[in-house]
Amino acid sequence: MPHDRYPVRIVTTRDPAALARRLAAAGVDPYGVEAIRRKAEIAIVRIDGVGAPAANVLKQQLLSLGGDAAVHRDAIRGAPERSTVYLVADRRRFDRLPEKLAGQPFGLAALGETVARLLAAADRPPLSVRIPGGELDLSARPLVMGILNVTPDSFSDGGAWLDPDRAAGRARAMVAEGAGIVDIGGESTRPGAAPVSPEEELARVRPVLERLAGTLPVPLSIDTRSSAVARAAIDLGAAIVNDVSGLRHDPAMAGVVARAGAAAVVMHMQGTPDTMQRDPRYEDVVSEVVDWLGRRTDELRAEGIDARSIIVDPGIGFGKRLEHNLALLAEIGDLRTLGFPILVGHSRKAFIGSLTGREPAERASGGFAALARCLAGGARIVRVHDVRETADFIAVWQAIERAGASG
Ligand code: HH2
Repeated sequence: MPHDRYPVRIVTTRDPAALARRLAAAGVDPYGVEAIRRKAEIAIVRIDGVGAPAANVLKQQLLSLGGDAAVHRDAIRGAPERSTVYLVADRRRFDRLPEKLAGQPFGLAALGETVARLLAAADRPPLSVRIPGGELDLSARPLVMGILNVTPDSFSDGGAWLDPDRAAGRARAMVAEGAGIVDIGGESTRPGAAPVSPEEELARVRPVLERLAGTLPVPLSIDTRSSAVARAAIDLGAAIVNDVSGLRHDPAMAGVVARAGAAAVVMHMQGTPDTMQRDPRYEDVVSEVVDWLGRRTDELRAEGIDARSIIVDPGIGFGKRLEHNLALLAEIGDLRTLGFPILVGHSRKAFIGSLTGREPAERASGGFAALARCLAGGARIVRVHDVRETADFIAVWQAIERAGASG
């Protein structure tokens, strides 16, 4: 065959499983498939607050590994005092980083171990969550968490489900539509919402929980910042506590969750719901959210919550401007560094309205763009109002993913 007639194409899929399948089909032996898969997988690691001498050592070591490090242009002259460094190498080279940094000063030996641990965490996000008496399985597909607000004032469905029989009916309908979790809330946390007393909140959700307890085939989640509400809901069968304050609002919350062995959704929020949208500011929203969630989940583990019961959430719309929400969605995969399943609650939120001009009930299609990005980034739970449409979207998305990996 003349050389200009070789059939050639540029392979753009970066999915490691899909690449491995292609290599196997090309007759590459299994050892070679694994080695080449890791060579094809470029990892980029960002490290903040690095002193100039450490940055220079990192540059040298990465170059000697066959990778590279992007450092501040003045690092070579010993300035600035602290800067951000990006390490870039394929995964095979990163495997040798701990050994390269083992004897180095400036805390680099520990850094090498940390990078190896975080890369492994990002590779293998947990595919189950511990709940009382069992596990919530996230391996089969990303789960839809259906929203049920038993409130008069929620931004999208406020007032629709105040009647307990109607609310319980909606929960059952959401399960039939494909919800893998039902999230019940008795307090609106929309921007500017007035707080509700735990008594009032419980009076709203209790009759619904009583009607559903033991009758739903999927776990119930309670969306609350109050430990009294959480405790009562757990007694009525709730398996997950979804607390938009990251379990900070009520000091007794972590203890209640830990003692019950319930799962906890730990969400990031700057400020509180009544003040959060006044003037949210970040230097780097993604780094700050990842950093905060890392510290908060460490604290909660120290308070007795099982790491296997923790789910993290960037808190779309909670103390964030449009550009902050978009950055978090664009880089949602970076939350995998934390090593916990990721939940995203983008549904019908104001950022979609500000891009489309639509009212909450008309924001589903805009939300699908956010959903696609979340799924691609590795989010395993999505909290939505439009359950049927989201479940259908995930079914098709997942079939395409699988076709890439095994087809
Ligand atoms: N968003 C809302 C409420 N709870 N929980 C988690 N984990 N993540 C979220 O993004 C999230 C949440 C706000 O939405 P909604 O419940 O629809 O409205 P309201 O707070 O007005 O009841």
